[in-house]
Amino acid sequence: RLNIPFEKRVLEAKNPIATKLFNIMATKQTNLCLAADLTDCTKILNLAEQVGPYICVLKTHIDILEDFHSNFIQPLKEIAERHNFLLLEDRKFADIGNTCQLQYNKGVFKISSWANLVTAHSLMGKGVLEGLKSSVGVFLVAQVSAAGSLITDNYTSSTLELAQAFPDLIAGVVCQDPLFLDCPGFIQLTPGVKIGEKTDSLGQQYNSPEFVVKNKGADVAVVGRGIIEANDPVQAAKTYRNLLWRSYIDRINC
Ligand code: UP6
Repeated sequence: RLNIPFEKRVLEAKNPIATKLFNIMATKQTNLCLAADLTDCTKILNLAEQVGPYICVLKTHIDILEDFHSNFIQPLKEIAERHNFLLLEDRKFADIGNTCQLQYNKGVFKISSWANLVTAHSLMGKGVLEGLKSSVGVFLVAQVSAAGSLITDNYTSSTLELAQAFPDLIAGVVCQDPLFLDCPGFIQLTPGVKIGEKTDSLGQQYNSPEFVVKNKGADVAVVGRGIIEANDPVQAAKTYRNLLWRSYIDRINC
């Protein structure tokens, strides 16, 4: 997987959103996912408009918005379409299948009506995935960036087995190491990426953009505070995009 270009890996993807994401990365030449962890709808829309050209995915935590209203979704979708990036709701579904299905389709957020991609924990087993089954792409969490996580190697390998049992639904895996090397159709999404810092005050652990792509197998790197808390978020997004893409090019050429 690591040395194969996205243009070839797309042919192995079984999930239609993974296909879209590979194509977006290859054509826009970006493997940057922005974690838009802002609590104000207008701020997210403004940021999405400004950094849209440099990202392949915009990741939301829709439940942290203090002024969420359903009018937020239409402009967000419009910006995503115009700048050709996908919307990933990082809900990390982790309940029984029926509850996940309700959380995905109902409530105020109606995630299924706008998110191209969602994240899910494997903890509860296949019911979660059966509950989500539709046209979405799921990133299954196999490892996390948090210090002191309770996830074991066994949990991680069982998560990969679960992912492989649902190839039509799984777009990829959230992880920190180059796993599933024999599944080039899956996309590795890696958070915990920041230039110049190793941790935050609450257990987050960071690596550099170059390190996660070249040494840790990241296909798409998630950057939140490295961009949104920068003095110039647009310039920061460009910098991350350039470093990440150059690292990917180096990786496939070595
Ligand atoms: N995230 C992680 N680590 C994981 C999984 N997800 O940090 O293992 C998510 C967080 C946040 C983003 O929920 O939205 O990625 C990272 O943000 P940061 O770059 O500001 O630390």
